[in-house]
Amino acid sequence: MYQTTPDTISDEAISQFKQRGFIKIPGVISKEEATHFHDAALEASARVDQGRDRPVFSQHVNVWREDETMRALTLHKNVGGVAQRLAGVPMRLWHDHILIKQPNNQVATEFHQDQPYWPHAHSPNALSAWIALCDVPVERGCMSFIAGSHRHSDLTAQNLLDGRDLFGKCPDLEYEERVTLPLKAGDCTFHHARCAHMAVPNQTDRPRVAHVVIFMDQTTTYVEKNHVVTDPLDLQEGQRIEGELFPAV
Ligand SMILES: O=C(O)CCC(=O)C(=O)O
Repeated sequence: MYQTTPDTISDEAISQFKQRGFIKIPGVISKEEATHFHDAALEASARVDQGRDRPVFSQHVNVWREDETMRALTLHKNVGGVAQRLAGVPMRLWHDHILIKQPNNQVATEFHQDQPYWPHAHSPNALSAWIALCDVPVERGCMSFIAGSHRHSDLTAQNLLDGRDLFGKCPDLEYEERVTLPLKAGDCTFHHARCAHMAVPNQTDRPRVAHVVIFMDQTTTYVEKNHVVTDPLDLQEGQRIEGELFPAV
């Protein structure tokens, strides 16, 4: 049923992911599922986003806790299974978010790494699955990645509204290969949490709808830092991040 599964993903794809920090995996969910989840994502996002101005994208975190339909995508066995094969170690859910770039938004999500934003230690293999719920050609706001940038594990958080911030912090990355990956509905890119990535503006008349499911190592521990997911939890520094909010794959 799926073009790529944990059993059919090739060793070459896994080693490419390890070397470059990202990979495109076609058909991780079916076209029919993509259409079904596309409509559910738009509905869920409209419920929480009423009247808010969102210049870069509309972001709705941990939607799986509130929406039964989207929960099925966040906990989708094929998505989690492929992510775990790429990571090569036992993983658990960190959080999900729906990311919608509104039609003709004209604003890029600038180059950044994800992990510096997270209150994590002991999670060297964390990665995101960016699932296209509609066709995402370049003009609709697809993602680009900098090959090998995941090896830079010491950079502080970069401003995703400032296209120069990453390169100011790490000038070498300006000369590394950049890869732009348009996706068809149901395709997915996986990127390591330290792989620098960006998304171009949506210049089309339709929203760009993506659902992102983020996985972390089962060994991940808490580091004191503000984050919308962990702020309400009263975690202690060094404590494992686990429990029903963070189900194992
Ligand atoms: O979809 C976007 O515009 C950016 C996505 C992103 O930064 C991410 O998934 O980490």
